[in-house]
Amino acid sequence: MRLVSLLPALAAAAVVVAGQGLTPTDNPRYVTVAIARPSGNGIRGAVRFTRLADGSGLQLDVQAEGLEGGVQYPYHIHVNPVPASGDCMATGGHLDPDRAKALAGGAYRCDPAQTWTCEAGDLAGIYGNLTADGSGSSKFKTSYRSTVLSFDGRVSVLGHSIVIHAPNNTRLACANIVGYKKADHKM
Ligand SMILES: [Cu+2]
Repeated sequence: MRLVSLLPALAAAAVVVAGQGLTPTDNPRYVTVAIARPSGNGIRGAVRFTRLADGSGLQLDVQAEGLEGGVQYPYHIHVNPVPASGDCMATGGHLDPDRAKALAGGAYRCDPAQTWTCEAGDLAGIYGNLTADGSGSSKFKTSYRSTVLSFDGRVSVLGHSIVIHAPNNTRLACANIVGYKKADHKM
């Protein structure tokens, strides 16, 4: 019987991301890093979440390329995963366990200085939009720390998705946030 109970674990361990040596896991206890790689409409992004050693939250490293110069692209954590069809519309609304949007009564405006006014998943609202660095570059890169987000409990990013929007809120690119067992230093 013990052998049978081990089989799912062995099957999961066999699924290793090519070239990265990372093992996906759904168990938050083992997750040290989680990555989403949204792509679509000529945009390729990566959002990496790393558990901070002091337990205060997550480090986020964000990259994107294929951005049009001077354009502001909002991006968020959306509640639902991306289905196999790849339809970004199926990811639903933003991760908002404290119902910041509902409490704002239709006048939602995220004030980064008062993060309780922001949906937990409103990364663009709290930390700024994706926007090309300028001087002809289509790339963007930033890093920041979140004391709100976690791999555990109600503010966990696991099982959710990242969506990159056009300025008119159209959904351009999306991907699931996948947790991994071992920290990786590549984006
Ligand atoms: Cu969004």
